[in-house]
Amino acid sequence: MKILEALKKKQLLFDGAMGTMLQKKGLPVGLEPEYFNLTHPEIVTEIHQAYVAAGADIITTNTFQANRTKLEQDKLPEIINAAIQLAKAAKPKFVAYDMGPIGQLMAPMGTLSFDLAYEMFAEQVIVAEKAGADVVVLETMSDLLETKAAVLAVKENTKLPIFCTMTFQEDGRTFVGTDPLTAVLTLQSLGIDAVGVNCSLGPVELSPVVETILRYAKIPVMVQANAGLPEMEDGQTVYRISVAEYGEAVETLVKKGVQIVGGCCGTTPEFIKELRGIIDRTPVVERQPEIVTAVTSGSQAVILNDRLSLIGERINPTGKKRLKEALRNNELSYLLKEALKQVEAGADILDVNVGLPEIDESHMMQQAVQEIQGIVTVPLQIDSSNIAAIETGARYYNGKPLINSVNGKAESMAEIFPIVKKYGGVVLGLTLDETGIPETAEARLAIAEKIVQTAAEYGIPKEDVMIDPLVLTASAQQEQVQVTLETLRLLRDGLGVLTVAGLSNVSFGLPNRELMNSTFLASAVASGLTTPIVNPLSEVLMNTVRALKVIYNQDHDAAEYIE
Ligand code: HCS
Repeated sequence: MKILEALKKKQLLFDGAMGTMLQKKGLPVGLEPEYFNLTHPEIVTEIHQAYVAAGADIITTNTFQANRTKLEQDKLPEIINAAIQLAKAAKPKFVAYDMGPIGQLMAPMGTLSFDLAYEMFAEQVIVAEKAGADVVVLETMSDLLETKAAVLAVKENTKLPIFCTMTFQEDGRTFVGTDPLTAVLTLQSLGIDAVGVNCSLGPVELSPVVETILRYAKIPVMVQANAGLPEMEDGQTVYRISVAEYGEAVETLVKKGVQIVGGCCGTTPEFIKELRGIIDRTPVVERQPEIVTAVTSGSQAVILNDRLSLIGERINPTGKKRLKEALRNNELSYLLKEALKQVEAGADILDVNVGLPEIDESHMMQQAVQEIQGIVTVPLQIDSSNIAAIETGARYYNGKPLINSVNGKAESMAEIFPIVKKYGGVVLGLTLDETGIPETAEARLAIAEKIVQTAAEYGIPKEDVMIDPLVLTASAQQEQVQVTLETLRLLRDGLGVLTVAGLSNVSFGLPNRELMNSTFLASAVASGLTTPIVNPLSEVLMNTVRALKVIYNQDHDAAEYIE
Protein backbone atom coordinates (compact mmCIF):
# COMPACT_ATOMS: atom_id res chain seq x y z
CA MET A 1 0.00 0.00 0.00
CA LYS A 2 1.26 3.51 -0.83
CA ILE A 3 1.76 5.92 2.06
CA LEU A 4 -1.09 8.26 1.05
CA GLU A 5 -3.53 5.34 0.89
CA ALA A 6 -2.40 4.22 4.35
CA LEU A 7 -2.96 7.76 5.62
CA LYS A 8 -6.56 7.68 4.44
CA LYS A 9 -7.22 4.66 6.65
CA LYS A 10 -5.36 5.34 9.92
CA GLN A 11 -3.08 7.81 11.64
CA LEU A 12 0.60 7.25 10.85
CA LEU A 13 3.47 7.08 13.30
CA PHE A 14 6.92 8.45 12.50
CA ASP A 15 10.03 7.62 14.47
CA GLY A 16 11.71 9.97 16.94
CA ALA A 17 14.98 11.88 17.04
CA MET A 18 18.07 10.87 15.15
CA GLY A 19 20.61 13.58 16.02
CA THR A 20 20.18 13.38 19.77
CA MET A 21 20.20 9.56 19.62
CA LEU A 22 23.49 9.63 17.71
CA GLN A 23 24.93 12.03 20.30
CA LYS A 24 23.95 9.57 23.03
CA LYS A 25 25.82 6.92 21.14
CA GLY A 26 28.94 9.08 21.12
CA LEU A 27 28.82 10.86 17.77
CA PRO A 28 32.05 12.86 17.66
CA VAL A 29 31.40 16.59 18.08
CA GLY A 30 31.97 18.55 14.88
CA LEU A 31 31.27 15.69 12.50
CA GLU A 32 28.06 15.99 10.49
CA PRO A 33 25.80 13.11 11.56
CA GLU A 34 25.11 12.18 7.94
CA TYR A 35 28.70 10.89 7.50
CA PHE A 36 27.75 8.14 9.97
CA ASN A 37 25.71 6.55 7.18
CA LEU A 38 29.06 5.65 5.61
CA THR A 39 31.39 5.39 8.59
CA HIS A 40 29.12 3.80 11.23
CA PRO A 41 26.16 2.25 9.40
CA GLU A 42 25.60 -0.23 12.23
CA ILE A 43 24.84 2.58 14.71
CA VAL A 44 22.33 4.25 12.37
CA THR A 45 20.72 0.88 11.68
CA GLU A 46 20.48 0.12 15.39
CA ILE A 47 18.55 3.38 15.95
CA HIS A 48 16.21 2.70 13.03
CA GLN A 49 15.57 -0.84 14.30
CA ALA A 50 14.78 0.39 17.80
CA TYR A 51 12.15 2.74 16.37
CA VAL A 52 10.60 -0.01 14.25
CA ALA A 53 10.51 -2.26 17.33
CA ALA A 54 8.75 0.58 19.20
CA GLY A 55 6.01 0.58 16.56
CA ALA A 56 6.96 3.35 14.10
CA ASP A 57 5.31 3.00 10.69
CA ILE A 58 7.74 5.37 9.01
CA ILE A 59 11.50 5.57 9.41
CA THR A 60 13.17 8.88 8.62
CA THR A 61 16.54 8.75 6.89
CA ASN A 62 19.62 10.22 8.53
CA THR A 63 19.86 13.02 5.96
CA PHE A 64 18.62 16.14 7.75
CA GLN A 65 21.63 18.21 6.66
CA ALA A 66 22.56 16.21 3.57
CA ASN A 67 23.03 19.16 1.28
CA ARG A 68 26.05 20.45 -0.60
CA THR A 69 26.73 23.34 1.77
CA LYS A 70 27.06 20.97 4.74
CA LEU A 71 28.63 17.88 3.15
CA GLU A 72 31.12 17.35 0.34
CA GLN A 73 29.01 17.62 -2.81
CA ASP A 74 30.60 14.64 -4.55
CA LYS A 75 29.77 12.40 -1.56
CA LEU A 76 26.11 13.48 -1.40
CA PRO A 77 24.59 10.79 -3.64
CA GLU A 78 26.48 8.06 -1.79
CA ILE A 79 25.42 9.39 1.62
CA ILE A 80 21.77 9.78 0.64
CA ASN A 81 21.66 6.39 -1.01
CA ALA A 82 23.27 4.73 2.02
CA ALA A 83 20.83 6.51 4.34
CA ILE A 84 17.86 5.12 2.46
CA GLN A 85 19.26 1.59 2.39
CA LEU A 86 19.90 1.75 6.16
CA ALA A 87 16.32 2.87 6.78
CA LYS A 88 14.98 0.11 4.53
CA ALA A 89 17.11 -2.47 6.28
CA ALA A 90 15.10 -1.86 9.46
CA LYS A 91 12.01 -3.00 7.50
CA PRO A 92 9.55 -0.23 8.30
CA LYS A 93 6.30 0.12 6.39
CA PHE A 94 7.59 3.34 4.80
CA VAL A 95 10.85 5.25 4.42
CA ALA A 96 10.77 9.05 4.59
CA TYR A 97 13.59 10.98 2.99
CA ASP A 98 14.47 13.69 5.51
CA MET A 99 15.20 17.06 3.93
CA GLY A 100 16.00 19.94 6.28
CA PRO A 101 16.71 23.59 5.57
CA ILE A 102 19.91 24.46 3.73
CA GLY A 103 21.14 26.49 6.66
CA GLN A 104 21.57 29.88 4.99
CA LEU A 105 19.27 32.90 4.90
CA MET A 106 17.37 33.43 1.69
CA ALA A 107 17.87 36.61 -0.34
CA PRO A 108 17.17 39.48 0.09
CA MET A 109 17.59 38.95 3.88
CA GLY A 110 20.58 36.70 3.20
CA THR A 111 22.37 35.62 0.07
CA LEU A 112 20.85 32.26 -0.88
CA SER A 113 18.89 32.66 -4.11
CA PHE A 114 15.62 30.89 -4.79
CA ASP A 115 17.09 29.20 -7.86
CA LEU A 116 20.14 27.90 -6.02
CA ALA A 117 18.01 26.58 -3.15
CA TYR A 118 15.81 24.86 -5.72
CA GLU A 119 18.84 23.31 -7.42
CA MET A 120 20.24 21.97 -4.13
CA PHE A 121 16.94 20.43 -3.07
CA ALA A 122 16.44 18.95 -6.53
CA GLU A 123 19.81 17.21 -6.57
CA GLN A 124 18.96 15.56 -3.25
CA VAL A 125 15.44 14.36 -3.98
CA ILE A 126 16.35 12.90 -7.37
CA VAL A 127 18.80 10.57 -5.61
CA ALA A 128 16.31 9.88 -2.80
CA GLU A 129 13.58 8.80 -5.18
CA LYS A 130 15.91 6.54 -7.14
CA ALA A 131 17.14 4.98 -3.91
CA GLY A 132 13.58 4.06 -2.97
CA ALA A 133 12.13 6.65 -0.58
CA ASP A 134 8.34 6.57 -0.18
CA VAL A 135 7.84 10.19 0.87
CA VAL A 136 9.84 13.37 1.43
CA VAL A 137 9.57 14.92 4.85
CA LEU A 138 10.57 18.53 4.60
CA GLU A 139 11.16 19.44 8.21
CA THR A 140 12.34 22.15 10.61
CA MET A 141 11.61 24.78 7.95
CA SER A 142 11.57 28.44 9.04
CA ASP A 143 11.39 30.24 5.73
CA LEU A 144 8.34 29.87 3.50
CA LEU A 145 10.25 30.89 0.40
CA GLU A 146 12.92 28.25 0.97
CA THR A 147 10.14 25.77 1.66
CA LYS A 148 8.48 26.69 -1.62
CA ALA A 149 11.78 26.13 -3.46
CA ALA A 150 11.99 22.69 -1.86
CA VAL A 151 8.37 21.79 -2.64
CA LEU A 152 8.82 22.78 -6.28
CA ALA A 153 12.09 20.84 -6.46
CA VAL A 154 10.31 17.70 -5.28
CA LYS A 155 7.26 18.21 -7.48
CA GLU A 156 9.15 19.06 -10.65
CA ASN A 157 11.73 16.31 -10.35
CA THR A 158 10.02 13.36 -8.63
CA LYS A 159 6.65 11.78 -8.01
CA LEU A 160 7.16 11.57 -4.25
CA PRO A 161 4.49 12.76 -1.81
CA ILE A 162 5.53 15.66 0.43
CA PHE A 163 4.96 16.07 4.15
CA CYS A 164 6.11 19.45 5.39
CA THR A 165 6.63 20.71 8.92
CA MET A 166 7.78 24.16 9.96
CA THR A 167 9.36 25.01 13.27
CA PHE A 168 7.87 27.68 15.53
CA GLN A 169 9.43 29.59 18.39
CA GLU A 170 7.84 30.54 21.69
CA ASP A 171 6.42 33.74 20.16
CA GLY A 172 4.35 31.57 17.80
CA ARG A 173 6.32 32.50 14.69
CA THR A 174 9.15 30.84 12.82
CA PHE A 175 12.63 32.31 13.05
CA VAL A 176 12.01 34.47 9.95
CA GLY A 177 8.54 35.53 11.08
CA THR A 178 5.93 33.20 9.55
CA ASP A 179 2.86 32.56 11.71
CA PRO A 180 0.99 29.23 11.60
CA LEU A 181 -2.06 30.63 9.75
CA THR A 182 0.15 31.95 6.95
CA ALA A 183 2.10 28.69 6.87
CA VAL A 184 -0.91 26.42 6.56
CA LEU A 185 -2.72 28.55 3.97
CA THR A 186 0.38 28.92 1.82
CA LEU A 187 1.70 25.38 2.02
CA GLN A 188 -1.56 23.59 1.37
CA SER A 189 -2.08 25.82 -1.62
CA LEU A 190 1.24 24.55 -3.01
CA GLY A 191 -0.24 21.07 -3.14
CA ILE A 192 1.70 19.23 -0.44
CA ASP A 193 0.23 16.13 1.17
CA ALA A 194 0.50 16.89 4.89
CA VAL A 195 1.38 20.02 6.85
CA GLY A 196 2.45 20.62 10.40
CA VAL A 197 5.09 21.43 12.97
CA ASN A 198 8.25 19.92 14.38
CA CYS A 199 11.15 20.68 16.71
CA SER A 200 11.87 23.85 18.77
CA LEU A 201 9.22 23.28 21.44
CA GLY A 202 7.52 20.44 23.28
CA PRO A 203 4.00 19.23 22.47
CA VAL A 204 2.40 21.37 25.19
CA GLU A 205 3.96 24.63 23.96
CA LEU A 206 3.19 23.73 20.34
CA SER A 207 -0.51 23.08 20.99
CA PRO A 208 -1.82 26.58 20.13
CA VAL A 209 0.16 26.55 16.87
CA VAL A 210 -1.20 23.10 16.02
CA GLU A 211 -4.76 24.20 16.77
CA THR A 212 -4.51 27.06 14.26
CA ILE A 213 -3.20 24.64 11.66
CA LEU A 214 -5.99 22.14 12.42
CA ARG A 215 -8.59 24.86 12.03
CA TYR A 216 -7.58 25.69 8.45
CA ALA A 217 -5.83 22.58 7.10
CA LYS A 218 -7.69 20.78 4.33
CA ILE A 219 -4.89 18.18 4.27
CA PRO A 220 -3.62 15.87 7.07
CA VAL A 221 -1.82 17.57 9.96
CA MET A 222 1.50 16.32 11.32
CA VAL A 223 3.24 16.96 14.67
CA GLN A 224 6.75 15.96 15.69
CA ALA A 225 7.50 17.86 18.86
CA ASN A 226 10.69 17.88 20.89
CA ALA A 227 10.81 16.09 24.22
CA GLY A 228 9.84 19.34 25.94
CA LEU A 229 11.68 22.64 25.98
CA PRO A 230 15.43 22.16 25.66
CA GLU A 231 17.46 23.25 28.70
CA MET A 232 21.20 23.69 29.11
CA GLU A 233 22.97 21.70 31.83
CA ASP A 234 26.78 21.62 32.11
CA GLY A 235 27.06 22.72 28.50
CA GLN A 236 24.75 19.91 27.35
CA THR A 237 21.22 20.23 25.97
CA VAL A 238 18.76 18.23 28.04
CA TYR A 239 15.07 17.51 27.58
CA ARG A 240 13.02 16.92 30.70
CA ILE A 241 9.48 15.98 29.74
CA SER A 242 8.49 12.46 30.74
CA VAL A 243 7.24 9.92 28.24
CA ALA A 244 3.80 9.98 29.91
CA GLU A 245 3.52 13.79 29.78
CA TYR A 246 4.61 13.80 26.15
CA GLY A 247 2.06 11.12 25.34
CA GLU A 248 -0.73 12.97 27.11
CA ALA A 249 -0.12 16.19 25.15
CA VAL A 250 0.14 14.35 21.83
CA GLU A 251 -2.99 12.31 22.61
CA THR A 252 -4.96 15.53 23.06
CA LEU A 253 -3.80 16.67 19.63
CA VAL A 254 -4.59 13.33 17.99
CA LYS A 255 -8.10 13.54 19.46
CA LYS A 256 -8.43 16.97 17.85
CA GLY A 257 -7.56 15.49 14.48
CA VAL A 258 -3.76 15.36 14.10
CA GLN A 259 -3.13 12.40 11.80
CA ILE A 260 0.63 12.01 11.68
CA VAL A 261 2.76 12.01 14.83
CA GLY A 262 6.30 11.19 15.84
CA GLY A 263 9.09 12.79 17.80
CA CYS A 264 11.85 15.30 17.30
CA CYS A 265 14.93 16.24 19.34
CA GLY A 266 15.26 14.45 22.66
CA THR A 267 12.65 11.79 21.90
CA THR A 268 13.63 8.10 22.00
CA PRO A 269 12.04 4.74 21.14
CA GLU A 270 10.19 4.85 24.51
CA PHE A 271 8.33 8.00 23.34
CA ILE A 272 7.41 6.31 20.06
CA LYS A 273 6.16 3.21 21.90
CA GLU A 274 3.87 5.45 23.97
CA LEU A 275 2.53 7.11 20.78
CA ARG A 276 1.92 3.68 19.21
CA GLY A 277 -0.46 2.86 22.05
CA ILE A 278 -2.26 6.20 21.64
CA ILE A 279 -2.75 5.78 17.89
CA ASP A 280 -3.89 2.18 18.25
CA ARG A 281 -6.66 3.14 20.65
CA THR A 282 -7.75 6.42 18.97
CA PRO A 283 -10.04 6.37 15.96
CA VAL A 284 -9.28 8.83 13.16
CA VAL A 285 -11.07 12.12 13.83
CA GLU A 286 -12.96 13.67 10.92
CA ARG A 287 -12.27 17.41 10.86
CA GLN A 288 -14.30 20.17 9.24
CA PRO A 289 -11.69 22.81 8.38
CA GLU A 290 -12.71 26.40 7.91
CA ILE A 291 -12.93 27.24 4.22
CA VAL A 292 -11.71 30.76 3.47
CA THR A 293 -10.59 32.85 0.55
CA ALA A 294 -7.17 34.07 1.58
CA VAL A 295 -3.94 35.41 0.18
CA THR A 296 -0.64 35.44 2.00
CA SER A 297 2.82 36.94 2.05
CA GLY A 298 5.76 35.27 3.80
CA SER A 299 4.57 36.60 7.13
CA GLN A 300 0.92 37.58 6.87
CA ALA A 301 -2.38 36.06 5.80
CA VAL A 302 -5.29 38.21 4.64
CA ILE A 303 -8.61 36.42 4.90
CA LEU A 304 -10.90 38.18 2.46
CA ASN A 305 -14.27 36.78 3.56
CA ASP A 306 -15.09 38.91 6.54
CA ARG A 307 -13.93 42.38 5.72
CA LEU A 308 -13.40 44.93 3.03
CA SER A 309 -9.79 44.56 1.87
CA LEU A 310 -8.10 47.08 -0.39
CA ILE A 311 -5.82 46.26 -3.30
CA GLY A 312 -3.47 49.17 -3.97
CA GLU A 313 -3.44 49.97 -7.70
CA ARG A 314 -0.46 52.26 -8.04
CA ILE A 315 2.13 49.76 -9.31
CA ASN A 316 0.44 49.48 -12.70
CA PRO A 317 1.76 51.56 -15.60
CA THR A 318 -1.61 52.17 -17.29
CA GLY A 319 -1.89 55.95 -17.48
CA LYS A 320 1.15 56.51 -15.21
CA LYS A 321 3.95 58.31 -16.98
CA ARG A 322 6.41 58.33 -14.09
CA LEU A 323 6.01 54.60 -13.44
CA LYS A 324 6.51 53.85 -17.13
CA GLU A 325 9.74 55.79 -17.05
CA ALA A 326 10.87 53.93 -13.93
CA LEU A 327 10.16 50.58 -15.57
CA ARG A 328 12.07 51.56 -18.71
CA ASN A 329 15.05 52.64 -16.62
CA ASN A 330 14.93 49.60 -14.33
CA GLU A 331 14.45 52.04 -11.46
CA LEU A 332 13.13 49.58 -8.90
CA SER A 333 13.50 52.06 -6.07
CA TYR A 334 10.53 53.99 -7.50
CA LEU A 335 8.36 50.86 -7.32
CA LEU A 336 9.49 50.25 -3.76
CA LYS A 337 8.56 53.78 -2.72
CA GLU A 338 5.12 53.33 -4.29
CA ALA A 339 4.76 50.05 -2.41
CA LEU A 340 5.66 51.57 0.94
CA LYS A 341 3.41 54.60 0.46
CA GLN A 342 0.40 52.43 -0.32
CA VAL A 343 0.93 50.14 2.66
CA GLU A 344 1.34 53.15 4.90
CA ALA A 345 -1.94 54.54 3.52
CA GLY A 346 -3.81 51.34 4.33
CA ALA A 347 -3.56 48.96 1.36
CA ASP A 348 -4.06 45.33 2.40
CA ILE A 349 -2.73 43.86 -0.85
CA LEU A 350 -0.55 45.44 -3.57
CA ASP A 351 -1.12 45.04 -7.27
CA VAL A 352 2.09 44.41 -9.21
CA ASN A 353 1.73 45.04 -12.93
CA VAL A 354 4.93 45.90 -14.77
CA GLY A 355 3.76 45.38 -18.35
CA LEU A 356 5.26 47.64 -20.98
CA PRO A 357 5.72 46.48 -24.57
CA GLU A 358 9.34 47.68 -24.71
CA ILE A 359 10.66 45.78 -21.65
CA ASP A 360 11.20 42.11 -20.76
CA GLU A 361 8.11 41.83 -18.60
CA SER A 362 8.90 38.41 -17.08
CA HIS A 363 12.30 39.55 -15.93
CA MET A 364 10.88 42.79 -14.54
CA MET A 365 8.08 40.87 -12.79
CA GLN A 366 10.65 38.61 -11.10
CA GLN A 367 12.70 41.56 -9.90
CA ALA A 368 9.67 43.56 -8.80
CA VAL A 369 8.16 40.66 -6.85
CA GLN A 370 11.46 39.77 -5.17
CA GLU A 371 12.24 43.36 -4.21
CA ILE A 372 8.74 44.36 -3.11
CA GLN A 373 8.20 41.26 -0.98
CA GLY A 374 11.52 42.01 0.68
CA ILE A 375 10.27 45.31 2.08
CA VAL A 376 6.53 45.00 2.70
CA THR A 377 4.60 42.32 4.56
CA VAL A 378 1.28 42.61 2.73
CA PRO A 379 0.40 39.99 0.09
CA LEU A 380 0.80 40.80 -3.62
CA GLN A 381 -1.44 40.56 -6.65
CA ILE A 382 0.51 39.27 -9.67
CA ASP A 383 -1.10 41.17 -12.53
CA SER A 384 -0.31 40.71 -16.21
CA SER A 385 -1.77 39.79 -19.56
CA ASN A 386 1.49 38.02 -20.34
CA ILE A 387 1.34 34.36 -19.28
CA ALA A 388 5.11 34.03 -18.84
CA ALA A 389 5.17 37.07 -16.57
CA ILE A 390 2.34 35.63 -14.47
CA GLU A 391 4.17 32.34 -14.12
CA THR A 392 7.45 34.01 -13.18
CA GLY A 393 5.70 36.17 -10.61
CA ALA A 394 3.88 33.19 -9.11
CA ARG A 395 7.08 31.13 -8.97
CA TYR A 396 9.24 33.66 -7.13
CA TYR A 397 6.47 34.99 -4.92
CA ASN A 398 6.82 34.19 -1.23
CA GLY A 399 3.25 33.27 -0.37
CA LYS A 400 -0.17 32.62 -1.89
CA PRO A 401 -0.76 35.45 -4.34
CA LEU A 402 -3.82 36.84 -6.01
CA ILE A 403 -3.37 36.08 -9.71
CA ASN A 404 -4.90 38.67 -12.04
CA SER A 405 -6.32 37.35 -14.26
CA VAL A 406 -8.13 34.62 -16.15
CA ASN A 407 -11.28 35.11 -18.20
CA GLY A 408 -13.97 32.89 -19.65
CA LYS A 409 -12.13 32.25 -22.93
CA ALA A 410 -11.10 28.60 -23.25
CA GLU A 411 -7.54 29.62 -24.16
CA SER A 412 -7.14 31.86 -21.12
CA MET A 413 -8.38 29.19 -18.73
CA ALA A 414 -6.13 26.54 -20.31
CA GLU A 415 -3.10 28.79 -19.81
CA ILE A 416 -3.78 30.27 -16.38
CA PHE A 417 -5.34 27.45 -14.33
CA PRO A 418 -2.29 25.13 -14.53
CA ILE A 419 -0.16 27.99 -13.12
CA VAL A 420 -2.61 28.64 -10.29
CA LYS A 421 -2.77 24.94 -9.47
CA LYS A 422 0.99 24.47 -9.50
CA TYR A 423 2.12 27.48 -7.51
CA GLY A 424 -1.00 27.97 -5.39
CA GLY A 425 -2.95 31.19 -5.41
CA VAL A 426 -6.32 32.82 -5.63
CA VAL A 427 -7.25 33.51 -9.24
CA LEU A 428 -9.27 36.48 -10.40
CA GLY A 429 -11.77 35.69 -13.16
CA LEU A 430 -13.01 38.43 -15.47
CA THR A 431 -16.59 38.12 -16.70
CA LEU A 432 -15.80 38.21 -20.41
CA ASP A 433 -15.23 35.48 -22.97
CA GLU A 434 -15.01 34.84 -26.71
CA THR A 435 -18.23 36.83 -27.17
CA GLY A 436 -16.83 39.90 -25.41
CA ILE A 437 -18.29 41.58 -22.32
CA PRO A 438 -21.95 40.66 -21.95
CA GLU A 439 -24.42 43.47 -21.48
CA THR A 440 -26.55 41.67 -18.89
CA ALA A 441 -25.75 40.64 -15.35
CA GLU A 442 -27.13 37.13 -15.94
CA ALA A 443 -24.74 36.58 -18.84
CA ARG A 444 -21.79 37.83 -16.77
CA LEU A 445 -22.84 35.45 -13.99
CA ALA A 446 -22.92 32.58 -16.50
CA ILE A 447 -19.29 33.31 -17.43
CA ALA A 448 -18.36 33.41 -13.75
CA GLU A 449 -20.00 30.02 -13.28
CA LYS A 450 -18.06 28.64 -16.23
CA ILE A 451 -14.80 29.95 -14.72
CA VAL A 452 -15.51 28.42 -11.31
CA GLN A 453 -16.51 25.09 -12.85
CA THR A 454 -13.48 24.90 -15.15
CA ALA A 455 -11.18 25.85 -12.26
CA ALA A 456 -12.58 22.92 -10.29
CA GLU A 457 -11.64 20.59 -13.16
CA TYR A 458 -8.04 21.71 -12.64
CA GLY A 459 -8.31 21.05 -8.90
CA ILE A 460 -8.74 24.70 -7.94
CA PRO A 461 -11.46 24.99 -5.30
CA LYS A 462 -14.20 27.61 -5.51
CA GLU A 463 -12.82 29.53 -2.56
CA ASP A 464 -9.65 30.16 -4.58
CA VAL A 465 -11.57 31.89 -7.36
CA MET A 466 -12.67 35.52 -7.14
CA ILE A 467 -14.65 37.25 -9.83
CA ASP A 468 -14.40 40.70 -11.36
CA PRO A 469 -17.82 41.86 -12.65
CA LEU A 470 -16.06 44.47 -14.84
CA VAL A 471 -16.57 48.15 -14.26
CA LEU A 472 -17.29 50.13 -17.42
CA THR A 473 -17.11 53.87 -17.94
CA ALA A 474 -20.13 55.85 -16.82
CA SER A 475 -19.44 58.64 -19.30
CA ALA A 476 -19.63 56.24 -22.27
CA GLN A 477 -21.93 53.41 -21.11
CA GLN A 478 -23.97 54.82 -18.27
CA GLU A 479 -26.54 52.00 -18.16
CA GLN A 480 -23.73 49.45 -17.74
CA VAL A 481 -22.85 50.75 -14.27
CA GLN A 482 -26.07 49.23 -12.93
CA VAL A 483 -25.28 45.96 -14.73
CA THR A 484 -22.01 45.76 -12.82
CA LEU A 485 -23.81 46.33 -9.53
CA GLU A 486 -26.42 43.70 -10.38
CA THR A 487 -23.63 41.27 -11.34
CA LEU A 488 -22.05 41.83 -7.93
CA ARG A 489 -25.34 40.94 -6.24
CA LEU A 490 -25.70 37.74 -8.30
CA LEU A 491 -22.11 36.73 -7.61
CA ARG A 492 -22.65 37.17 -3.88
CA ASP A 493 -26.15 35.74 -3.52
CA GLY A 494 -26.18 33.21 -6.36
CA LEU A 495 -22.66 31.91 -6.92
CA GLY A 496 -21.27 32.72 -3.47
CA VAL A 497 -17.86 33.98 -4.53
CA LEU A 498 -15.85 36.97 -3.39
CA THR A 499 -15.36 39.81 -5.80
CA VAL A 500 -12.68 42.22 -6.99
CA ALA A 501 -13.27 45.37 -9.02
CA GLY A 502 -11.16 48.29 -10.15
CA LEU A 503 -13.08 51.45 -9.37
CA SER A 504 -11.40 54.11 -11.40
CA ASN A 505 -12.82 53.02 -14.78
CA VAL A 506 -16.22 54.27 -13.70
CA SER A 507 -15.13 57.90 -13.59
CA PHE A 508 -13.03 57.99 -16.74
CA GLY A 509 -13.73 61.16 -18.74
CA LEU A 510 -15.73 62.81 -15.95
CA PRO A 511 -14.72 65.67 -13.65
CA ASN A 512 -14.25 65.13 -9.90
CA ARG A 513 -13.22 61.52 -10.36
CA GLU A 514 -12.52 60.86 -6.69
CA LEU A 515 -16.13 61.67 -5.81
CA MET A 516 -17.41 59.34 -8.53
CA ASN A 517 -15.03 56.55 -7.50
CA SER A 518 -15.98 56.85 -3.83
CA THR A 519 -19.69 56.94 -4.48
CA PHE A 520 -19.40 53.96 -6.77
CA LEU A 521 -17.39 52.15 -4.09
CA ALA A 522 -20.19 52.63 -1.56
CA SER A 523 -22.77 51.31 -4.04
CA ALA A 524 -20.56 48.40 -5.03
CA VAL A 525 -19.90 47.40 -1.42
CA ALA A 526 -23.65 47.49 -0.76
CA SER A 527 -24.04 45.14 -3.74
CA GLY A 528 -21.46 42.72 -2.33
CA LEU A 529 -18.03 43.88 -3.52
CA THR A 530 -15.44 42.55 -1.05
CA THR A 531 -12.08 43.54 -2.48
CA PRO A 532 -11.85 46.78 -4.45
CA ILE A 533 -8.77 47.86 -6.37
CA VAL A 534 -8.19 51.44 -5.29
CA ASN A 535 -5.74 54.27 -5.06
CA PRO A 536 -5.02 54.27 -1.33
CA LEU A 537 -3.46 57.71 -1.62
CA SER A 538 -6.85 59.23 -2.46
CA GLU A 539 -8.08 60.89 0.70
CA VAL A 540 -11.69 61.07 -0.42
CA LEU A 541 -11.69 57.40 -1.22
CA MET A 542 -9.98 56.34 1.99
CA ASN A 543 -12.43 58.43 4.01
CA THR A 544 -15.25 56.59 2.28
CA VAL A 545 -13.59 53.29 3.17
CA ARG A 546 -13.34 54.36 6.81
CA ALA A 547 -17.03 55.26 6.86
CA LEU A 548 -17.98 51.99 5.13
CA LYS A 549 -16.09 50.00 7.73
CA VAL A 550 -18.22 51.60 10.45
CA ILE A 551 -21.44 51.02 8.52
CA TYR A 552 -20.59 47.35 7.90
CA ASN A 553 -19.47 46.81 11.51
CA GLN A 554 -15.86 46.16 10.59
CA ASP A 555 -14.50 48.98 12.73
CA HIS A 556 -15.69 48.27 16.23
CA ASP A 557 -16.86 51.29 18.19
CA ALA A 558 -15.75 53.31 15.15
CA ALA A 559 -12.29 53.32 16.73
CA GLU A 560 -10.36 53.82 13.48
CA TYR A 561 -12.94 56.26 12.13
CA ILE A 562 -12.67 58.52 15.17
CA GLU A 563 -8.87 58.41 15.10
N1 HCS B 1 15.05 14.86 12.30
C1 HCS B 1 16.36 15.32 12.62
C2 HCS B 1 16.41 16.81 12.77
C3 HCS B 1 15.61 17.36 13.85
S1 HCS B 1 15.61 19.10 14.00
C4 HCS B 1 16.86 14.63 13.84
O1 HCS B 1 18.05 14.68 14.08
O2 HCS B 1 16.08 14.03 14.56
